[in-house]
Amino acid sequence: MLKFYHAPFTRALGVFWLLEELGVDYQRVAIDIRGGGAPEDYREVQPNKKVPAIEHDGTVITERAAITLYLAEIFTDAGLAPAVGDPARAAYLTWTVYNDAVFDPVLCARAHGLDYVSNDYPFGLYEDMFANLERHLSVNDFAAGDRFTAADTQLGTSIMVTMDTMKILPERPAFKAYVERLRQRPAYQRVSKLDYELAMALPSLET
Ligand SMILES: N[C@@H](CCC(=O)N[C@@H](CS)C(=O)NCC(=O)O)C(=O)O
Repeated sequence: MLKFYHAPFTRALGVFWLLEELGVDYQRVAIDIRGGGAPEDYREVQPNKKVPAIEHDGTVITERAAITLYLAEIFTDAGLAPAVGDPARAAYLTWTVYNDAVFDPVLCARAHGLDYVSNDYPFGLYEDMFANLERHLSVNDFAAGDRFTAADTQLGTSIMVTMDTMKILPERPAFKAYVERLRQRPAYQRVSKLDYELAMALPSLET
């Protein structure tokens, strides 16, 4: 049994997409994080009351990078996790973690106008992150090189949301080409439509 704790229009999107790419059966559990926040008893699943989280055969896994690596390796037949010994594994691991440890906090800091020096924060400077990302996607079609992996569900959704929706990440040809490649994937198209429909059904987001 696989449960996916989720809310639409959130950082859960990448895991939602990954579950569809893997083609596995899962049960979606809606967590209302808006308004007053998630119910207190959700802390038993996710101590910080954040989404996403998953529960697989009674074991809870939290944090997007951990969830991503876990799912892609448990459901290895889908071929979305470069195996130990595969040269693509280094970039696969690096970009899955970089997404949460550097990309996301750097953009949050920028969105909130945080003025800081690199050494004071583990995620470093926006300029360094931006240059690294642009350099990488200018010479690689995907996060792990020339093929789609689970890392792209995370990095891809992060870029889509911050560049296209939030407009914090400036557009660059390499970023636009990357997200266009990802948007061709049927699993992404399914999830993006469903996520939107779920969001529109929320009382707080109805138009
Ligand atoms: N470090 C977490 C962050 C997840 C996160 O920030 N989720 C937000 C939604 S985008 C959330 O659940 N916020 C609800 C809250 O903080 O009350 C992860 O990567 O899984």
